[in-house]
Amino acid sequence: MKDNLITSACAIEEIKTQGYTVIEDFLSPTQLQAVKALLPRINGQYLGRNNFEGGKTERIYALLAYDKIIQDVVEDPRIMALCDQFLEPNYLLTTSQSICIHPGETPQPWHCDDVFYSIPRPRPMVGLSTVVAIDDFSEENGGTEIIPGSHLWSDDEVGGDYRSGEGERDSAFAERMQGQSVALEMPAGACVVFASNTLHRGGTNTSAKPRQALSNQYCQPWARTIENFYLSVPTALVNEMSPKLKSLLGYSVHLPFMGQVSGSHPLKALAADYLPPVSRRDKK
Ligand SMILES: O=C(O)CCC(=O)C(=O)O
Repeated sequence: MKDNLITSACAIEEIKTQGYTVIEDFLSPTQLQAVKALLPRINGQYLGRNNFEGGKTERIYALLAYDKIIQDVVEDPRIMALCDQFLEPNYLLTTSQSICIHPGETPQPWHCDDVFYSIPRPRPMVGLSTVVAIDDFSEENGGTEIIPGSHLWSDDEVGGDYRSGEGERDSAFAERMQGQSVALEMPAGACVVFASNTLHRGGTNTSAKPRQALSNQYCQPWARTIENFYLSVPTALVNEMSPKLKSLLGYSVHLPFMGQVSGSHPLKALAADYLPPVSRRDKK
């Protein structure tokens, strides 16, 4: 317990100062094996549709809906402790995805995960992101690249066209970022946790093998989520989840009444016999 507290204190400090921290032994060997067992699903049918997603990168969204093991990773107590520290109560899961970077993939554009929120920088993070290595990450196989301290940069300091998501047309921008970046070399099972305003990208895969990862990202309870889990995760499945997961998926109220459903708590809408008031009126 004491070790956990020290680890957590170090992690909080590193996120505050450099924008990220690495939890080396994040997945247990059993969890890593269980996640790997899901991977045969990834066989060329999920390739990206733009430069951001990556033409040689496969992503499966709403990943937590596929297996309980991912649900456990989403609500890992160490990640929840960091979310408790940096986000407001009732924070949300904003995306849950696997990211498989195949050989030959070029680098992703530099970006931060809360770029969608048009609040001028410098500003507090709107979310907290994780990337969990399922294969060992190296500079050669496209391990995540990150720019330490960039979470504190202003819009002017960031510069470039990082909001476009379509890649660096400005070579001076690309060179400046490259000069300050760190390629995360971390073993399978390790997890990088970063402030969502930290600049980062998936790297180039010059190796002969795919680089597998999964990324769960969290955001403030008042921010629109990247994924619409109300539609992608069937309510029957949500009903089997823990109270914390339900809350992370948006079956929660951010006080005083954000997220309410026709004036009621959204958990009520998970009942098998729930009918929205408007439909009840039609039934009369
Ligand atoms: O795959 C990675 O290492 C990072 C991917 C990423 O940053 C993203 O897709 O938002």
